[in-house]
Amino acid sequence: MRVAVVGATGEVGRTMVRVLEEQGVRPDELRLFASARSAGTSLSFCGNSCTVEELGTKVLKEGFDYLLFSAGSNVSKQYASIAAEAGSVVIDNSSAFRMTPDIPLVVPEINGDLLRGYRGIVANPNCSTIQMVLGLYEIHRRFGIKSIVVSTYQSVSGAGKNGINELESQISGHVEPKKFVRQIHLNVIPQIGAILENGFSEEEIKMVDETHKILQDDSIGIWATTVRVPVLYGHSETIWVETRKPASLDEVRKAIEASENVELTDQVISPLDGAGTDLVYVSRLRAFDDTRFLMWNVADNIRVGAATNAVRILKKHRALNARSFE
Ligand code: A2P
Ligand code: 11C
Repeated sequence: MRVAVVGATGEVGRTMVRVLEEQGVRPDELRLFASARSAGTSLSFCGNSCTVEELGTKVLKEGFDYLLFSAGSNVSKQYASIAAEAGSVVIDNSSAFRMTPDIPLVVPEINGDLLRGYRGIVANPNCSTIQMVLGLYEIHRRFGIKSIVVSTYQSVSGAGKNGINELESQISGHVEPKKFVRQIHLNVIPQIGAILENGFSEEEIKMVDETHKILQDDSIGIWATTVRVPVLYGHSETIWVETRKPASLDEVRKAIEASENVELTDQVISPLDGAGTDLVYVSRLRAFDDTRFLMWNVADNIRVGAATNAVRILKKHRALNARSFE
């Protein structure tokens, strides 16, 4: 099996390499790509040192079994189709292809069956969408979701290594905002991505559109407010959900408990508690009445919201299509 990571020196790319190792994926060949800036850097995989190479079209035309892309939308738009045309399964963490109708947008625990017999580009959803749908899917399956109101508290690592650098620089001295629209140190910023004509931000619209596509139900009303907070790793969300069928608090509790890779807890869970893990934590579950519920949802955005979901897609694809690799 030949696997490559594009954007291997970035926050998500480095974590993809680590998660491949942790999840027991053992390719015969692992290649790491980034821009010319970091060609020659070494990363470790299963005790071996792996040298980062500059990305180019020639190597992509050789074809890989799996290519994990996390180098931003422009790189994906330029290179992902070339790799897919060469027969590779491209698992793309950018927003470039998520809403393209024929491209599956996959959270394996929910719609991994879309990978059966599929080759080409597979889109990895946005981090804030993944943790929300993982926490809500079983409620949707059992009772049907009518509407969601969500507010997010998103860490700076969501903006990549430059986002982390900006917070750390502002902690150690005065640095003008560049990556974020205001100073992030000792502050919160109610804007992630550009504000669109309808008043919503790009991040808010991603949560709406991607949730509709993953749950295959455009009738769910979804209203999001996405906010950047001075946290390094871990996104948090307050979620208000309204079900179509009535449910008791205990039934909702059981639905969340039955959700794969989700842990329901009575403990207070902060982003620091969730960081470095592969679980979505749901806590502070409350009922307003028998159709309306409130909860707090925390997950490591770089792992659950990006790298781990990509590796879970790879593993699910391989499990469903084992014969095509014989
Ligand atoms: P590099 O380290 O060489 O800049 P992050 O999201 O954390 O900012 O990381 C972005 C990742 O995408 C990095 O690995 C970065 O590599 C990579 N990258 C950025 N531009 C390109 C490009 N034109 N070709 C290949 N990789 C790129
Ligand atoms: C953030 N959710 O926290 C964003 C990052 O569409 O993949 C991911 C952007 C994307 O800033």
